[in-house]
Amino acid sequence: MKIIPLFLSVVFAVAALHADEPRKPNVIVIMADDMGYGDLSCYGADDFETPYIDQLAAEGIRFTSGYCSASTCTPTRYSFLTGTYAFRKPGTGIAPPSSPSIIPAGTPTIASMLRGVGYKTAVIGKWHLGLGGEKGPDWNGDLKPGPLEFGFDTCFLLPTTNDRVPQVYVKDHRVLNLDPKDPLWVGKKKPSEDHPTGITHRDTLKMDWTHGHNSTIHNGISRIGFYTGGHAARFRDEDLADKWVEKSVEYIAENKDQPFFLFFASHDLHVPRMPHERFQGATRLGYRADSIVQLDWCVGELMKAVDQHGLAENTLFVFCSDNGPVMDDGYADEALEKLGDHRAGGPFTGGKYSVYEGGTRTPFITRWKGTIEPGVSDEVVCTIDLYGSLAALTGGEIPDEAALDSFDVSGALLGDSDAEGRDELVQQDNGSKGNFGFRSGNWKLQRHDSGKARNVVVEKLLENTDVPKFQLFDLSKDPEEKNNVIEDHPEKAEELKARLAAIIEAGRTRE
Ligand code: NG6
Ligand code: CA
Repeated sequence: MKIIPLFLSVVFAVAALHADEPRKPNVIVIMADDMGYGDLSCYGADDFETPYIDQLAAEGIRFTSGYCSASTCTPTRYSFLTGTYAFRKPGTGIAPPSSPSIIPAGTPTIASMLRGVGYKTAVIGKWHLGLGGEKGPDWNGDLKPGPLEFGFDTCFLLPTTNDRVPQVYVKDHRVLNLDPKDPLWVGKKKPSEDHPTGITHRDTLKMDWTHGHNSTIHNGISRIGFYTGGHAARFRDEDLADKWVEKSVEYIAENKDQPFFLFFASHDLHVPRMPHERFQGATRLGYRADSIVQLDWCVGELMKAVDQHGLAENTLFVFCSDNGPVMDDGYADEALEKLGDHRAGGPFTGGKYSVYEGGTRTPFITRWKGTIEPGVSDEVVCTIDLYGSLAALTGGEIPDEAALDSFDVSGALLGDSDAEGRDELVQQDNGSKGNFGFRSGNWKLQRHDSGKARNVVVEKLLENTDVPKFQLFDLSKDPEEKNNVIEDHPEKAEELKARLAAIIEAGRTRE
C-alpha cells in the first residue's frame, strides 16, 4: 500500500515538472473566412464532405464552444494578433482597400511573443488589417508598417479582402512582380470617365454583383474600390488557394529544424467565391460549398507537408474561423438558391455581422499528435486566447500593457481533463453600433444599443431585424437563442448588463 502512493507521487512530480517546462511545438493556425459552425462534415454538414478537416478533428479536439471574438473579419484578426478586444480600439471595423495599418509598429502580438522565444514567424494569406502609415499603403514603395513591424519575419499576403482592390500579392514589404513602368494606383474615385466598372460593363462580368462591389473589374469580377496599373502583379482569384499552399509548404520545409509559427489565413469562403476550376462543381451547393472543399484540400496539403517532414508530433494545429456564415454577401453566386437543407450556422441563430451565437461560435479544432488526447470539448475557447495560451505553453512573455483580454486556456486547448476554458466572453459585431453578446457560463446576454440586429436568419438575404435592446438566453436549454427569458430572470440580466458595462469600462480583463 505504501508503494503505490510513493509511486504515484513520483509520477505526479514528473508530470508537474513537465507541465511547467516550456514546450515549443510548431504552431499552424488555419483561419477560415466566413465559415459557420455547421459548414464542415465533422460539425454536422451532410451535403458534402470535408475529409481532411474531419481527420484533424478526429485526431485532435473538436470544440463545441469555440469562438472568434467578432462577427466580421478585421476585428477578429485584430484581437487574435493583439489579444485585446477590438471594441477597445476604434477603427478596427472592416478595413477599406487603402486602410493604413490598424496595428501600429512595435505593438506586441502573438507573433512577436513567439519570436521572443525563438520561433520563426510567418503569415500567409488574407491580411485585411491595413498596411502603411497614416496616409495608407504606398503601393509602389515599401508597405510599412505591416506584419513585419509587429512580429512576423515574413509575409505573403492578399493585402485586403478579395472583394476589395487590388488583386496583387504583397511579399514582405513589396507588391510582388510589380513593374515600375506600370505603377499601381488604388483609390476611392473612378480614375477616368472611361474606366470600366461593374456598372458600365455589367454584361461582361463572369460573376454578377448584387450589392456594392461594382467598381473596378478584374478577372471578370467587379470589386469595392478602384485601381489601375500593376498588371504584371495581378493574380487570378482561382489561383489564390494554390499559391498560399505552395508558399506554406515551402515555408514548412525551410523551417522544419526550428520552431515556427505559421498563420495560414485562407480566403475561402469569402466573396467573391471563385474556387479553382478543379473545385468548381465539387458540391451541389455552388461555389460557397465548393470553396469549403477547396479549403479542406488546403488543410490536407498542410497536414501532408507536416507529416512528410516528420513534424506531426511536434506541431500544434489550430483550425478556426474569423466570423460566422453569410449567403449573399454581394455577388450572385447562388449560395442561397442552392443551399437546400444545409445549415451553415449549425444549430445556432445568426451569422456574420451578428452577435447571436452563429456570428462567432464557429468551428474550432486543435490537433497535436501524441500530446492531445482526441475528443470533443465543451469548454469555451476563443481565438483571442491563442496569444495568452501560447505564451503560457512556450514560456513567452506578455508585457503588462499588451494582450489585455487574452487568457491562458492552454489546458483546455490541449484537452487536459481538469482544465477549464473561459467563464465569460464578450462577442462583438463589426464594432460600430454597440452590439454585444456576453456569454457568462451558460447565460447569454445580448445588447443592441440601436435595437437592430443584422443577419439573424442566415438562410435569407441580409437584413436588419428589430430586437429588444437587451435579451437574455439560457444556452443550456436554448442554444438557438429563440426564447428571451429576460422577464423571468431580471436579477441575472442586471448582473450581466453591469458586468458587461464594467468589462468595457475597465479597459482590460486580463489581470
Ligand atoms: C461588407 C461588404 C461585404 C464584405 C464585408 C467584409 C458590401 C455591401 N459588403 O461591407 O461584401 O466585404 O464587408 O467581410 O460592400 S469580412 O469578412 O472581411 O469582414
Ligand atoms: Ca470574414
